[in-house]
Amino acid sequence: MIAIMDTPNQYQPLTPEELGTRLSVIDAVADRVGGDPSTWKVQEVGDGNLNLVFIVEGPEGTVIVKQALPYVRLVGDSWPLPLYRAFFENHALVRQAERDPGAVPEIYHFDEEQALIVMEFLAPHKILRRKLIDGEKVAGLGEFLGKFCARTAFRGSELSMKSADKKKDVGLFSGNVEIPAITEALVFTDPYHEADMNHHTDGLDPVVAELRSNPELKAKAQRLLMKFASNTETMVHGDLHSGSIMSTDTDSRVIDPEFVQYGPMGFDLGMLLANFFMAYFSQEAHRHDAALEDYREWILSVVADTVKAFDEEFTHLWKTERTGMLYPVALFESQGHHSGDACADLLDEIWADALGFCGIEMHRRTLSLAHNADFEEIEDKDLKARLEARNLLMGAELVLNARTTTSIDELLTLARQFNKKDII
Ligand code: SR1
Ligand code: MG
Repeated sequence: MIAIMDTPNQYQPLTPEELGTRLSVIDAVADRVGGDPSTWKVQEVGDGNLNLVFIVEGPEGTVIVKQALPYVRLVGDSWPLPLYRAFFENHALVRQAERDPGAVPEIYHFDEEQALIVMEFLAPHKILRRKLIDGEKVAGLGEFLGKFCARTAFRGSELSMKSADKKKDVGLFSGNVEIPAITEALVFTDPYHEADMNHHTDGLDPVVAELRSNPELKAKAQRLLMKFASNTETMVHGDLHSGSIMSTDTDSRVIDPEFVQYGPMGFDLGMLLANFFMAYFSQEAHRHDAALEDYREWILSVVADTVKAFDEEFTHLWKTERTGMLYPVALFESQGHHSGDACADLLDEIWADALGFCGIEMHRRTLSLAHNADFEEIEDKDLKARLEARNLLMGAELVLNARTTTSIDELLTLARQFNKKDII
């Protein structure tokens, strides 16, 4: 239900027609966009599942205005969703900018009542998922993403933060209840039973039945859900898929952290890898011949670069920024004891968690409510089902046997093997 504006700043969703009048009173907008607000070019471009997103262009510059809607846009006002998610997104962007400077768009203005964030317009960036479907390469992508995941994981944890600050932050973000509830249901649970909002491609039924009749798979997924819901190791982005990354051919940024929460260190990494694997498995529908093989291998090289950069950056921060109460220098180096093995053990645990989360994300994007364009844009439904089946079974392998895939080379070999399988 949309509120009617009867007090000065009561929430009211923006329209392109009113945006100039309503936002021209905000200096951060008026100064950047410039000129007469009635001449501003305003386009609503939101193609995500939840929010309004406007590009506002004037003689001096362009800004992005993102406003939360009081319901899930993908479904409609039958599914209400609190506006306060914009408050948490704003806090997340502030922390990510501190923890990995330059990795996220700059915020110019936040209005809590209007659930509205005015931020940097990234140009000529495109949503990474579109680039992956269009076969465009991005230089330095894996290194950027691996470092982002490592820096936010490490610097948002008690390896680095003062415990009092971290615990206060856990308290703050624990107010973001409904958004994690979406992930808890849509990502971790719905794929594994016939939930109301689920849908999948015709032809996948035998594979779906196989997954849903496997109690071990369901138990592993629920164990990962338990970690996701109760392990507050670090502040996670919470929805780090290729639609939450914008890139040019040489530069990338991470956007859209409204699913922020404190959670396991491997969560963002795992979600991210899943989205690269789904891009990989869907390529056969998007290009052919030499370009197909070349681009598929490029995607796998991004996966390898991401994992390598994550491990290297995390290890570097371990050596140089261990200022929190966990694994204190006083307990190791000051006693003449190396802590390298402890770091390696922790990275092994993060890796195993990440592979489990990766498998679950591969499942939910094919079986639950919110699918992705990589597969959804495939018109030939038989081909779509064949490619999704490979994705589903590799996902199951990862959830079931996360601890047996111990290296990046093994992971990439697994992807190449599943990509050759004729399952249906
Ligand atoms: C009802 S929201 C569905 C999905 O959209 C968001 O981008 C998240 O991925 C969420 O799971
Ligand atoms: Mg999003």
